[in-house]
Amino acid sequence: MQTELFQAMAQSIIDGDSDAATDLAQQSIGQGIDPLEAINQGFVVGVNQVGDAFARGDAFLPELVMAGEAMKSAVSTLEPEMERRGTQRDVYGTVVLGTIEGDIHDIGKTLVGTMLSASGFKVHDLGVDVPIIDLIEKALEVKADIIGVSALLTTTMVRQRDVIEALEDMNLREKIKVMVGGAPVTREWVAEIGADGYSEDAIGAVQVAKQLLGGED
Ligand code: B1M
Repeated sequence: MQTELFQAMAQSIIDGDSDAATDLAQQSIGQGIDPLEAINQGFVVGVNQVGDAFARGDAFLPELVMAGEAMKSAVSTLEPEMERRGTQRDVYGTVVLGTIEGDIHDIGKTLVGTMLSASGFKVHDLGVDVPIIDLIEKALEVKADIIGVSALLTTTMVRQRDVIEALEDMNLREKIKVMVGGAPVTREWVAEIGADGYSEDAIGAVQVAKQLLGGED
């Protein structure tokens, strides 16, 4: 039953059908399914297939765009339920989050922000295509503990290093932790640039953020 629903979710993304994706997301809430499970076992399976087809040259930009729109519809339908389920109310710390300059992929970054908020972090999500200086200025303004930098392209991932270097140049490196993520990011890359934390997914990002602030994991 759930398997069929997850398959239909994946198919709605492959079809780029936002209405179907929204409807299936609502159905899963009605059935009491964990929204993150719906995302990871349903919708993400579809978006990954479209991404793979795009990489092989079997799908083109319009399909990628429509899959992205359908994915956004599904995630925004599920977000209130994710926040509702976030039962911990302690404030762990403040995070300034953004997808780095040159990169407009926002679905994964937004999921990370939602999970952090739902888990008790104060999140300032600056959106996509965010200049490094904007991340740092906002972090200073709100006295952020962590800057979270998402990147989905190998060409923009390199700017995660630039954030760390800019903080060093401004003598802020000791004050603000840097957490990075995004599909092309690897542990080797994290070690190379000296980021403080990294996670493959949104749930892991919450655990890493808590660890960075010396809390539970
Ligand atoms: Co783009 N795109 N795209 N795209 N796109 C990829 C990333 C790509 C891998 C597709 C492919 O070729 N197979 C490829 C990158 C290749 C590379 O650099 N290695 C690619 C390309 C090439 C491009 C364009 C250049 C295409 C073009 O124009 N010719 C272009 C770039 C535009 C730009 O940014 N300047 C482009 C555009 C787009 C759309 C706008 C059409 C659309 C995005 C819509 C949107 O975001 N509103 C899009 C999409 C949808 C994708 C794929 C198919 C899906 C991305 C996604 O939303 N995944 C993607 C292929 C893929 O990843 N399978 C692809 C679902 C999401 C839940 O996962 O974002 O990985 P993800 O986030 C995860 C984790 O990574 C992690 O947690 C999240 C939740 O679990 N995470 C963090 C993310 N950020 C984190 C931060 C953290 C911690 C964890 O701490 C701070």
